[in-house]
Amino acid sequence: MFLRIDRLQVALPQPKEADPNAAAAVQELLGGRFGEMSTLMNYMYQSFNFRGREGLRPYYDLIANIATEELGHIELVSATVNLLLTGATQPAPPDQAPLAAAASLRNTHHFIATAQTTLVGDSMGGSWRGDYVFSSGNLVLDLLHNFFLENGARLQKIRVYEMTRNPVAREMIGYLLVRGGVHALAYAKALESVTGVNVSKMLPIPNIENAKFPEARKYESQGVHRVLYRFSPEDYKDIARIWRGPAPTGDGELQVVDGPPAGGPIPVLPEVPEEFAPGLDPAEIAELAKKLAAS
Ligand code: MN3
Repeated sequence: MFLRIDRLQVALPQPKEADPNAAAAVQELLGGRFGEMSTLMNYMYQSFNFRGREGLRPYYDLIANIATEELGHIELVSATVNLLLTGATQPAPPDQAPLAAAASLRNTHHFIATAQTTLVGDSMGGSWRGDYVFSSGNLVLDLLHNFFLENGARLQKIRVYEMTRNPVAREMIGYLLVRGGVHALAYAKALESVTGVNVSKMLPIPNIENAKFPEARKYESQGVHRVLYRFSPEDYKDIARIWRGPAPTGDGELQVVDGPPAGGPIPVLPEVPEEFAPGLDPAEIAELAKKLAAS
């Protein structure tokens, strides 16, 4: 089961203005084949379906624990999309066409279907799909798949970074490049411990260091690239049997941190009256608050 903390894994800057086409591009990192929905659901279902876990506890713990961190990643990318869409239109009566600007934007679904918030889909409007999940039951093959998935995700994060200078998008991507780097290395180390093959020699894929991205460099200087967070009060302690040894960056030891990162606040999304979201007028909201307090 899951506990939930009402915070983002990292603080995001407040955008100065809406950037809806950047939001459309960032959707790929949420609901594309290599997006956070895919890392989340791959590791989640592999953990549900894991056979023989008593003898293989560190590998089960690793996959289950990283799945939990990925829950926070879909939350972080969603917050980014939502911030980039905030302020894209202005309130006005329907006959003044307050959503007219949206007709020529990349993703009209953001404006028609979700009141200027995230979609569980990719940058071209395609839905995230269950068949993006690979859960073969073969431990080496599943770990190899996860290593591939993390590196595919890294390549696509970098390409989206190259598409936008938006500081909110870049902050999120910088953080997730560092966390994805941790996960790629963790799966490489898991594969090495099972097979003896030095998989981590392939890293980084593509061949560019995270330190080349200023937003990622900031997190590396805080040591975030050496840390595997243990997202449970009592469980998944055997991740430390895999996540140990010197960091490949040569600046210290890999370390398991008990508990989540301090993180940052979840941005408050303003009302969008021209979308009827949330669709209550201020008097109704005040009356509702009174009614709920009285009971
Ligand atoms: Mn992730």
